[in-house]
Amino acid sequence: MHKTIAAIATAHGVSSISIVRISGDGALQIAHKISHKQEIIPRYAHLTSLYTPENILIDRAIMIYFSAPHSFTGEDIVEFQCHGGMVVAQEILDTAMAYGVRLAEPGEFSKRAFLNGKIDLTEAEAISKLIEAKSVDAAKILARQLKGELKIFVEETREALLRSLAYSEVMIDYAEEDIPDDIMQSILDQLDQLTYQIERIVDASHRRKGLIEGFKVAIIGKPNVGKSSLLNALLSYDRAIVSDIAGTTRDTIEEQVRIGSHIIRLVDTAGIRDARDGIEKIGIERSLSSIEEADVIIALFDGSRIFDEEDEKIISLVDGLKEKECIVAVNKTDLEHRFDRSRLDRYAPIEVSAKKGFVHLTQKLENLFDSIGQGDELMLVTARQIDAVTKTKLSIQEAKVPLLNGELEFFSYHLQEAVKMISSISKPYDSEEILDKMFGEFCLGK
Ligand SMILES: Nc1nc2c(ncn2[C@@H]2O[C@H](COP(=O)(O)OP(=O)(O)O)[C@@H](O)[C@H]2O)c(=O)[nH]1
Ligand SMILES: [Mg+2]
Repeated sequence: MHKTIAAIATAHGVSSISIVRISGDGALQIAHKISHKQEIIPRYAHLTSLYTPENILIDRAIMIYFSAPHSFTGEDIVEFQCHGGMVVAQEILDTAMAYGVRLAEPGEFSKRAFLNGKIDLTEAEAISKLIEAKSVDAAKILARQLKGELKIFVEETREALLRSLAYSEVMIDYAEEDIPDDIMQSILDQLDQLTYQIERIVDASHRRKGLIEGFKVAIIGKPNVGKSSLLNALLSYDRAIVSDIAGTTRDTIEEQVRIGSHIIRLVDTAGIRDARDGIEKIGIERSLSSIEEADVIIALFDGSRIFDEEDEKIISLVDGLKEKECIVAVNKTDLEHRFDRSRLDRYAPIEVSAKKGFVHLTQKLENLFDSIGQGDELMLVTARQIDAVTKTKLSIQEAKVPLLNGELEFFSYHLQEAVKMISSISKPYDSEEILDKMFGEFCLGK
């Protein structure tokens, strides 16, 4: 019975229903015991009473039995859809445990689904990321991956590599100097094509990572331009302390906020200037490192004051951020203008007022994230997947040198490595440790 596992699959808290899941050989037997029902039909929603081992009524609930192998895990599964809240689901779980099942570890249902061949690793990872997804676009990408999009890419890449390997087998019959040019060229073309595809996918995956994790947007500027006020205004509540004393914000503050269909991570930073105070200096260092980590920077200026040397410093910071999306905004437009806007002309600055309104800014952010989310490019959704294709690319690169030198054995060694690496995306070769680590990051009950 200890191989039968159970968990509450829904979030804890007040809700209309909760779901308790049991998977394993003992699931059906437990369903009989809890429900006192003699006959349990697979895939039928039984409305039934549930009882503790002492025959005390727990709830009237829906009970569904999925018989192996036609279930998520491939094992017998029983699911109870009971009334929500903190108590009922826990009582069902306690009862199941009293009958001998054990509490599932995080991700253990998915791990069993993988081990029983119901899903491959790309699908398992898509499930886990879908739960975390921070935008509708990410959910779409992951749903496609759940349907096997990445699995197909892995298969196609693997087949292309095997084709190149097969060609090289043909070449072994030739003396080194007689290898026909056209065969050599077509292998090289094939490998270049694969390299190019992999590079594109890795690039797109980095660019679009924020769709899943939430884009990180950092507000930077010299002290007192209204960074904290803008964060508060975007959050619609006073999270950061606002004051007209320069140097009030000494640490970075990160909060989540919804922009259109995206949940973003908004970061308020300490004003950047030449500070003497040790704590302020540390804050400024943190501001600079949050710039590094951010996907988008909002560089904020104060329109009610004269453009000065400190603003100039922010501009040169912005100029140094070639790779990053940077939005330049002039704040306090509700006050009299004293700022020389021509200094910012080339950045097409947006006018905002943390006090009176900033729709142009939210619109610009929304358009930006929407454009990143558009298109149906394939995307790698975990560091593990990116690592595997990057290693595949390196092995392909390493294979080219011996190919050009006619050292076919070395060529085929590196290509076989590439095959192994690309295959590891859906099925790891040194499994146990990787699997434990991966599924351990899943939600409980998943
Ligand atoms: N009139 C006006 N004052 C603002 C605006 N944004 C910020 N302030 C004021 O500017 C001062 C500095 O704001 P704060 O958000 O602390 O600036 P930070 O140092 O960049 O975080 C405070 O007194 C704010 O009330 C705005 O849009 N309009
Ligand atoms: Mg501040």
